[in-house]
Amino acid sequence: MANEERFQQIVDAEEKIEPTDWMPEGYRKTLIRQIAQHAHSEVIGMQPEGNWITRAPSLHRKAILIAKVQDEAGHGLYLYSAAETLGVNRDELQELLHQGKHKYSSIFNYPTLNWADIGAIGWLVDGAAITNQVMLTRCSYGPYSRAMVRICKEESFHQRQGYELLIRLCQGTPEQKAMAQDALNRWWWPSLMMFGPHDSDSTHTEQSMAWKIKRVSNDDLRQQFVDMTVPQANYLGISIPDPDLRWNADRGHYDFGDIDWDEFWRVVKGNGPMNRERVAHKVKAWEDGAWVREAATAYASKKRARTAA
Ligand code: BYC
Repeated sequence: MANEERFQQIVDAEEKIEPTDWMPEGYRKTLIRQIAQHAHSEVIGMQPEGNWITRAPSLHRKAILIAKVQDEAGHGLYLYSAAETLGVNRDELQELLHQGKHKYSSIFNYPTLNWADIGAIGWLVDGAAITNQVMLTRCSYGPYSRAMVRICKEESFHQRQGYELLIRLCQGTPEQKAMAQDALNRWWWPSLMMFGPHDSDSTHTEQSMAWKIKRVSNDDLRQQFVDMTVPQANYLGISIPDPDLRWNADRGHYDFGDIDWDEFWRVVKGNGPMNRERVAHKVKAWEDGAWVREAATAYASKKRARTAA
């Protein structure tokens, strides 16, 4: 049986492809692209929240936020490791991100302006992330699917802490509730954009679904997210900034308004509100950390030399 045919049989049988198995070059490239983008998103995603660690309103909130931001770094590590099993080097991937040749999620190019934004990120951004990532636990590539199991468990804690933060604000003073509303107004549409372009404009969906890298399409996931989130906004008593949002009994889903795709592509192409700052900060952190990498390498070679002696 030809390699290609055998590969597709394994995929169709819902078995996992492992690093030493034969795989089509396009499958390997698609996985490197998606996993690297995902890893970069986790690491760049530390910035908008990290920005609030020193300003968290209590010790309790600060401890939660530090734990969450550390989790994102851990997700980056699991994912870079998964990408390395496909034959790329982690430093190479960093370089591509720093040169603007690799993408990361559009959502992290928006600023965090007030404390309620930390709640909105947990509720909406992590909520959208889980909606997208649960399907990735069933991805055909073993190392990616296994990394996603752990990541999803942690994302679920992240989502809950954000929602709980907003419940507290919405049950607080009118000013606190207004902060929550303001955060929802700014984060709603960018959260819907996280799922990517409409299926009709998605270049990779069809092939990625045939390879069972993606298991559900961008539009179907976006709909799932809207259906899940509207009752949660109702419970908070704040309104989603979409005049076209209404329940459609025939479809059994919420209808919602048009996404501003010009804004989406502007942000994806590097011209969103915070793109330049995010990448510049990342490059500076990489450069500032050079001495740590050098020290670790020197220590490892000293240890190797001692073992060999
Ligand atoms: N932002 O053919 P399509 C997190 C690009 S981290 C930027 O549909 P695909 C968290 C796409 O790459 C969340 N670019 O692509 C962390 C492609 O361009 P290229 C990140 C986007 O890959 C910290 C083009 O548009 N999650 O949750 O089939 C704190 C056409 O799109 C975006 C993941 O990365 C976007 N939103 O589907 C809190 C999950 N959307 O590459 C939370 C894994 C699309 O051809 N990734 N593009 O130049 C995926 O599931 C898929 O890659 C996507 C896109 C659904 C995102």
